Amino acid sequence: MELPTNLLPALIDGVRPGVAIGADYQLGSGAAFEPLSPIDGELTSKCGAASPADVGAAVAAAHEAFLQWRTVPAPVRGQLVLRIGEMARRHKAELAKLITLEAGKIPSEAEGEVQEWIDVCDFAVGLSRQLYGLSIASERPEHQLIEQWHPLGVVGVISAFNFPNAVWAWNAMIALVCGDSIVWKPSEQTPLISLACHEMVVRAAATMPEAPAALSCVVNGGADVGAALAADKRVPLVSATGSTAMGRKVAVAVGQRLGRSLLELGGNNAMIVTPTADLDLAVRAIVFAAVGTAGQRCTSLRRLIVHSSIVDELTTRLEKAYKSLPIGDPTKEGVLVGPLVSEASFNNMQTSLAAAKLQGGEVLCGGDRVTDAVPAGGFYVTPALVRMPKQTEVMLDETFAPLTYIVTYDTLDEAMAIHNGVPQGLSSAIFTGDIREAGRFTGPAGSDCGIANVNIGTSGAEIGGAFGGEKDTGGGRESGSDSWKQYMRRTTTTVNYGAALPLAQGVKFDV
Ligand code: UN1
Repeated sequence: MELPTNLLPALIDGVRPGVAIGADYQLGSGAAFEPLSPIDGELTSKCGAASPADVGAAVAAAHEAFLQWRTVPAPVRGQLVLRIGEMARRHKAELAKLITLEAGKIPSEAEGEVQEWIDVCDFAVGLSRQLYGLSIASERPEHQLIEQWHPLGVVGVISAFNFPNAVWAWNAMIALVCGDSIVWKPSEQTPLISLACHEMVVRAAATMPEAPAALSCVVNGGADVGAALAADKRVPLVSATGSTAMGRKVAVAVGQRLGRSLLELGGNNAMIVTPTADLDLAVRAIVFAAVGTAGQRCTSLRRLIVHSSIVDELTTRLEKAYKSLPIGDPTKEGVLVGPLVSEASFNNMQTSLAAAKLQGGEVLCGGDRVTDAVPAGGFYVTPALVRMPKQTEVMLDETFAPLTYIVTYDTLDEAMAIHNGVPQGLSSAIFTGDIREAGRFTGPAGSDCGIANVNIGTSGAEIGGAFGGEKDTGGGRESGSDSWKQYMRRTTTTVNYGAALPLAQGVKFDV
């Protein structure tokens, strides 16, 4: 694949920069790394890496940029994000190519991801005129009690391979209108798309004298880079997306120094399919949610909880759909299921399948490596459908692959107990024609997830809502709604415009 080099910073000694502080690209003094494309196992790039000292330097520069940026009026900050959005629009197809190369997504999904960036830019531009505080009734005469939202500081963003553009964008675009700067530690799998996204911000910032380039910094590298970012006291907010194990480490490091963390971690998303479900829609929703992105979304459907009266029909239809899926090189026309990200990922899927069998599961279809008519170095797999006797241990873990477990239920109480009986709480869905069941599922005693859908699948959320989940998913909410508040600090201000000094709570203290 031809690289869109026009979007990338120049090579330094034949290597992609490991550190970017605005337009200042450096090799970085960490150990360079060589990510492989999931498509064919070939090298995508040789990339430099940051050392913990490089992270410190990036944070220092981002902090300086923040000091300048925080006094720029928010609607003017919005103009920067408007320009960034124009860049993303203009280069959508080329950016998507990098996502396909590094994450193995089919072009439509890769472009959909860049579209999330564009959408969140639009959202953030509007938001830049709506960073509202409250005016609160004061108990004292001639006093004003108001709440204001001020810029917070440097925001650390740690992102995963599977959404290497959108997740950064949810954080970075909102943070920029909120008056913050960003230091981004992308996945080691996806340095090129990260550098291209950053370069778009640098170019947009160069068109605005108010915007220092170091508002955007990138520190490439492994876990030590993320750890240095999480530990840095000058970073008041760390937003991390990835595994629950990674999130726990970040939460401890950030919590230790009483910083804020915003965590979007693993999901173990389920759908309840009830007797009144429209099965035509359900089948389509299940297939996209379970096997789209080769099952490598945080929101991918992993567990199907199906009423026993319809399980046979639904299973037959799903088996047929799973077996007919075009699997292969994502750059080939018509392919819907691309590769797993790595051999390790394939092995994890095999381990889960073996555990499922030991726990009484019957593999109805899939789970095999595809080697015919696909690039030899990639790990392609047939999506697996596994009928389980009940929700067993293996179903409590997230396996990042196209692996769908089916269990049955007879009463909605039973279905809800199975649904909520896992450690994670990201996305969920019910297919039903019964308004009472839908109400129950989305109500306070229903799904315990951050996302609860009716008659659509678990994946593919729009950016306008707050995105994230509960329990082991980490509790954070990113992107739309009022997620912006996390990127700002709240000041409560009381103004006395009278000539007396009444104390709150009626306290007397005359001197
Ligand atoms: C993720 O998998 O980390 O809702 C994010 C979705 C996408 C985002 C997924 N909009 O599936």
